[in-house]
Amino acid sequence: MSFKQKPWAEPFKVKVVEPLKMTTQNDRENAIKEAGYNTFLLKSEDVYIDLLTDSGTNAMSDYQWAGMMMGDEAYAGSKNYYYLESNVRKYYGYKYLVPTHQGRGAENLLSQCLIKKGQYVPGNMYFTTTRLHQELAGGTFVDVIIDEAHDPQSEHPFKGNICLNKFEDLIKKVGGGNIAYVTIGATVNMAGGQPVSMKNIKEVHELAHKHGIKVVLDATRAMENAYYIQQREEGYSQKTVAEILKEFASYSDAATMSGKKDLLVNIGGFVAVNDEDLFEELRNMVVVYEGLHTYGGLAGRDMEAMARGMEEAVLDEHISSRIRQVAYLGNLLDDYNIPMVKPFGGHAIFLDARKFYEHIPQNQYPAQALAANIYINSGVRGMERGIVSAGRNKETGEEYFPKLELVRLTIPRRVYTQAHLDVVAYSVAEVYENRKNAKGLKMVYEPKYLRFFQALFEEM
Ligand code: PLI
Repeated sequence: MSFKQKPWAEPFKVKVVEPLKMTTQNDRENAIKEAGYNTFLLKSEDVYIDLLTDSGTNAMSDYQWAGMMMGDEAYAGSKNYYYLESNVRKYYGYKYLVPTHQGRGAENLLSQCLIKKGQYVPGNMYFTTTRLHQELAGGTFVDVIIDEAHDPQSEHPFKGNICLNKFEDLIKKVGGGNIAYVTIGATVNMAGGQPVSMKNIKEVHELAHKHGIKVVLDATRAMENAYYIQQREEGYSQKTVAEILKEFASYSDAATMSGKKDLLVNIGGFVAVNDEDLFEELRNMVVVYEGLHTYGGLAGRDMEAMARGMEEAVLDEHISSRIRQVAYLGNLLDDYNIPMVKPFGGHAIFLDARKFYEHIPQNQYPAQALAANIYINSGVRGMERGIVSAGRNKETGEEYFPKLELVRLTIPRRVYTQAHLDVVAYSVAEVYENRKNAKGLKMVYEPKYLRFFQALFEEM
C-alpha cells in the first residue's frame, strides 16, 4: 500500500446543526434577479452554502456559549470587560482597550482621534470601511503595498507587505507631519487574504517611528497572519502562533479589530492602544458613538464570548485546520484549472474574474456577474471584490479600475464540512465550463457610500 499525504481534520466535533433549505435553479434565477444581481441582497434562507463572508458567521464553541450565560449586563464596569481587557493584554500586548460593536466602529473612533483634515494615511491596500472612515475624517488613503499584491499570479509568500520605498517616498513628498499614521492590515483582505512578514512590520515600524509616525495594525485576521509567519518565515517554525502574534503586534502602537473574524464571534470589535493620551481621547469618543467605554455597544455576554474566542482562536491546532480547510478548496479548484489568486488566502479563495470571463470588460462588472452565476448554479454565495467594491475617487468621482477583479469564496470558521467544499468546487467548475455564455451587467442603482453592499444591476 502506498501512502498519500497524511490527512488532517478539524480539532472539534459537531454538537448542534442548522438545516439548510434546498432550492431549484429556477428559484435561484428568480431570487438573484430580484436581488439586482447583488449577492448581498439575497435572503440568507435562499442560500445553500454561504461563502459571502467569514465575518460574524463563525460557529461558537460550547465554551463560548457557556460564557454567554456569564454575561454581566451592568451598564458600567462589567466583569466581562475586564476579562476581555486582560486577554487583549495577554495575547496582543496592548495596554488599553476600548470595545466597539464591530471593526468599523473602532475605525471610526481611531480615524476621528488621529486624522487631521488634509493628512495622508498610507496602508497596505485599502479595505472598504477602513478607507471610508479615513476619508470621512478628512484624510487621504495612499496605497503603499508591494506591486506583487496586485498580480494574482505572483507567488510571493508575503504579498501583504508594505513597500518601504513607496512609504519612504510618501514621507519625503508630504513630510512625516502630514501623515496621520500608517496602517498595516494583516492579512490583507482585498489582496486575497495575503500575509505580512515579521521582517516587514519591523522595518515599517522603524521607518515610521524615525519620522514620528504611528503604526496602526488592522488586527482583524492577525492570528491567521501569524500562522503564515510560522509556516513561511525563517526563524519562526518552532514558535507558537500565540508567541508570533504578540511579537507582531509589538511593532504597532495601536490596533483596530473586528472580532467577527479571528475571534470566532458573531458580533464585536475593539480598538486597543499603548498611548495613554490617545486612550483618553478614545474613551471620550466611544461614549458618543458606541456606548460607555466598558461596553462600547456590546452586551457583557458578547464581550465574554469574544474573550473566550480569543483563547481558542490563537491555538495552533485551530488556525492550522482553519487555513488548511481554505487550501483544501483551493486545491480542488486548481484541479479544475480555475483561475485564482495564488498563493491561496487565509480566509478565502479568490477567483480571478478577469481571466474567468475574458470577454466581459471591467466596466460590465465581470466579478459581480460571476458571483451571481455561481449562485444560480448551486446556491453557493460568494462576493464581488473588484470594481464595484473599489468605488469612486472621492475628488474626481471617477470609478476606480482595480487590477484585481475577484470573486471571494470566504470560508466561515468551524461551519462547513469538506463535502460542502466539494460541492462548491464542482459548481465553480461547471460555471467555468459555461463561461463563454456569460453576460456582463449594468449598474442601475448606485448608493453613495460602500456601493457594493446595495447596488442594483441588470443583465446586459
Ligand atoms: O465588518 P466589521 O465592521 O466588523 O470590520 C471591518 C473590517 C475591517 N478590516 C478588515 C480587514 C475587514 O475584513 C473588515 C470587515 N470585513 C468584512 C465584513 C469582510 O467580509 O471581509
